[in-house]
Amino acid sequence: MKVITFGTFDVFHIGHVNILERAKELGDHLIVGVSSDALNISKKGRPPIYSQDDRLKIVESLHCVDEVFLEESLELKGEYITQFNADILVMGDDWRGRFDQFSNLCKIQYFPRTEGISTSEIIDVVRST
Ligand code: C2G
Repeated sequence: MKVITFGTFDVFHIGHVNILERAKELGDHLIVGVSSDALNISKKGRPPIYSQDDRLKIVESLHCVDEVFLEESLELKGEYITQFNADILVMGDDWRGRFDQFSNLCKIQYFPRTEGISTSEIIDVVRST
């Protein structure tokens, strides 16, 4: 079974590891779409802290990850699912319902987010110290 998931994975943290490990448990091949710097600017209004090349390299280095690619647009989910022949799309439940439209292409699974950690909180803590 091929599993696909997406994210920015900026200032990589334990919440990212947890969802990637849980995603991998659903199949035997995990593909990760890492949001491009341009997509991040359009989504969040600021560039990521780590460049897309560094974020791709960090995610690719994890033993639970088999394949990475650059996610250029939120609107291309269906094309990516088809291109990579994914059986399951995994996202954290902050995205619950947002990708149900692709349930004709593959199974959609939302996992609970890891509580108490986020990239924006880390950035705030670092800025204030
Ligand atoms: N996540 C989590 N627990 C956290 C933080 C993040 O489970 N404490 C999950 C998110 O739900 C997401 C993944 O980790 O499934 C990546 O999170 P982000 O890097 O914040 O990704 P995001 O900016 O939401 O981009 O096409 C979708 C986007 O690319 C997702």
